[in-house]
Amino acid sequence: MTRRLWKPQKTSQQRSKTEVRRIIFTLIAVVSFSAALAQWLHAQEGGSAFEPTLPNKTRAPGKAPEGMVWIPGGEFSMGASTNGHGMDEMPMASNDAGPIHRVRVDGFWMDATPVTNGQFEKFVKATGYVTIAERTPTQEEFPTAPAENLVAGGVVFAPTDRDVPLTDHYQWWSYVKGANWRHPIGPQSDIKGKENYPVLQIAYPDAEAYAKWAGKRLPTEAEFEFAARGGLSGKTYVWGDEFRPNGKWMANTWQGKFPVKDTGDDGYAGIAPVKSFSPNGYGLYDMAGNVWEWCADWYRLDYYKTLTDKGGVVSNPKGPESPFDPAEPNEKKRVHRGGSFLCNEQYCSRYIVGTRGKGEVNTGTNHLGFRCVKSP
Ligand SMILES: [Ca+2]
Ligand SMILES: [Cu+2]
Repeated sequence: MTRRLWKPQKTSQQRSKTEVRRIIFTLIAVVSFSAALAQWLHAQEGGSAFEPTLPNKTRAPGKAPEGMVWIPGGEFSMGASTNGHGMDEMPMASNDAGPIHRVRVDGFWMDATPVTNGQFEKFVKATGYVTIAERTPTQEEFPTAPAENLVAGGVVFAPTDRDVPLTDHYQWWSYVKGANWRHPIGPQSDIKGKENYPVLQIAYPDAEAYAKWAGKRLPTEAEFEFAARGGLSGKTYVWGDEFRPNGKWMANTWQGKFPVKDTGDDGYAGIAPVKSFSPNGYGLYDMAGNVWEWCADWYRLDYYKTLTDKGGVVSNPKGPESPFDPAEPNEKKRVHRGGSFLCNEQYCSRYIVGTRGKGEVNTGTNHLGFRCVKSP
């Protein structure tokens, strides 16, 4: 009985502990609410804030495989403020590169340059591989293609003989019979003496087959962008904020009236050999301009929004589970990155780091190549 009377009573000290705990819980609630609110407001304004890149401290695990450089990985702000202001302004860009969101990637090896004709030739010699552009497409694969287009070939750019509306890309792109990696702009063209040029007319399965043969893989879009930024954060270009620092051309792009005449002021009207321009902070060449490059991710216009809505830091994102481009809903597209020698400020300034491209998986063009990565 006496024990019952000893029913424990809270001492004043215990009571104050409870108080403190309540205050802490309230604080946590208020703080997380504010954070959520800030994030929501941030998302509403398009998430234009870049935060510093925090590279991993882990050193390169051993000697670099031939032709590859170590990318430390780390946490960074991914995407681009499209249709931004001043130097960030990007005409004719779709709004798929925002909101800016925080991503973490693990370290990896990356090819210092896009895969060259010489390298691709070795692969073909060793395996007898036949690229998609060299195979005759079937109606099954391309249900909407006109029958006359069911011939082996690839998509080729040709300048127009006069000004054309920039809303119709069929004015400068056409499907050319016999265009493939050995004949990038059609049967009359070849790659003689161009061993050091990026290989062109490569469809996604071709790039995948090469990567597998080389014991490598294709980069995720996040890996590509982390690598392209070269340790910088929130810069407009892979080298900084100025397009031509001290007047120096930093990437192979288009000058002059698009798509009529490329004046080649940067030294190249058309494609350039790899390593023609300075490397970025990680020692990677051609991460902007020259050729677009395949990434492993499926393309979805709203993917970054989906990630941003989830909140927090996304770890090693691998893209959405399925592709969807509202502009061409029946086409299965994967991400392209980097922009090409055709990019220009009048039409498509996607040499701006963080901006995205996309392409139907079985379609090669004469401004599209790839490079590989390898996990340690
Ligand atoms: Ca050029
Ligand atoms: Cu472009």
